Amino acid sequence: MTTNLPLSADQIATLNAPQMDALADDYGSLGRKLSRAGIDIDAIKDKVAAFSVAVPSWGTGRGGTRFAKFPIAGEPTNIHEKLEDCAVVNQLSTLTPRVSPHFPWDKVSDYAALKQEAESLGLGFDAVNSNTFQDQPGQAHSYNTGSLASTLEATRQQAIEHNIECIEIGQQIGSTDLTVWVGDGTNFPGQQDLGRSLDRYLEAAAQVYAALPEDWRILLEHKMFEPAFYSTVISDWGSSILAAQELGPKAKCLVDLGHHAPNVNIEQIVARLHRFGKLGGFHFNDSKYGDDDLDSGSINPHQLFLVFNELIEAELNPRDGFNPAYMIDQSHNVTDPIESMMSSAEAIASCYAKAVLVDREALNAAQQGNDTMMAFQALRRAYNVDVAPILAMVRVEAGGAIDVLTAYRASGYRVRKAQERKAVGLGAGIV
Ligand code: PSV
Ligand code: MN
Repeated sequence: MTTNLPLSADQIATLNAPQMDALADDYGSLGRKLSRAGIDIDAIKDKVAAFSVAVPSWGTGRGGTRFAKFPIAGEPTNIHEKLEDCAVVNQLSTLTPRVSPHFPWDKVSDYAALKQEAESLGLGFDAVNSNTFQDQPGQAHSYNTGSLASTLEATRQQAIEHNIECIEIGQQIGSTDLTVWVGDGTNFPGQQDLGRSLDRYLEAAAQVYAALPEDWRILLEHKMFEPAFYSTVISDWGSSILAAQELGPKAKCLVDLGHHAPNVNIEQIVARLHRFGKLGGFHFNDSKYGDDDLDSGSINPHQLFLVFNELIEAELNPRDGFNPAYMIDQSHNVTDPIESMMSSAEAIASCYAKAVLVDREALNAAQQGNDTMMAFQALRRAYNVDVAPILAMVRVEAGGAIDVLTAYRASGYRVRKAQERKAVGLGAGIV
């Protein structure tokens, strides 16, 4: 296979060179500290090296809000350019080898060629996402009445067919998951019957489910509000798990960290979904007020750590093929999206590493003995460890950068793209 990586491996190695001694020193020092607690740093490093999170193709563009979007020079305008940017993220951070595409945004005429193109950039594809929350030019039926839950039969049918088309595309590019988030819902009490809307959704989703190949899953993504502000059809994890249970074993729930009511205990939702074998995937981001789509770990890294703590528990006590699809889903409104995705991947992997560090024996013993303070301290000890040297060592060993942001800026990649790529228009952003 020919490789077509956007950055030069030599350049990354040259940038790393002056920092190698300091890294070895920091890694050695952390290794000695961890070994006093009976932890082998290399074993933790190996676990982190095996960890990965997918990036969303749409995350490579400046997001924007419903008020405005402020593009940056060199932003990608098609899936080919998006893949190239994702390759940069992966080359430097070495944690993001898969891209999650969204259709029809990422439509092309030749998917076999797209798969090859991704491979030549060191990338594969993750879950495919359908889009029935927006009308496309020339579309026969508007989604202004909803999609899978619309009262209009022809509209529901169109949404079903679109989802099936996404599965067909996914098969060509090597995906095995279809993520379905619908914007269906209401803005007024009485606008729709809350029970019958769900019936229509379930009936339509069952037709999509029936089209899933043997080894595929459908991931149901719930969201409490937006674009509908009074009710949404799959509003919360309760609706999501009930729908997944009704659809069948290939239906799982996807948790987007921004899609909950404020202050909801998301780590407990993770534990609950896992308990019933229905935890299928994650969209990582952070929020302050609602579905803010802020960068992962930028507001509440402790919550991210607690979520990973539950995920590690789940991994150690698997139920029904525990295999969650991890993905970033953020809206980069004020940063260079490549920088945000690299910084987020680091925040996510850092919380994962801290969760791996938790002394589970001590935690379980304290829990069993009702020693609240020591149970809490078992978590706190792990959370307080600065795992940066482990992450940096993982990256170096995989050909990535010690300091991802400095290396990215030194590469001049965005400046080059600003000269090569056509400018993005203004306008409102994505949901
Ligand atoms: C909806 O807010 C969402 O989280 C879904 O995952 C969409 O597919 C994505 O954002 C992009 O708009
Ligand atoms: Mn999402």
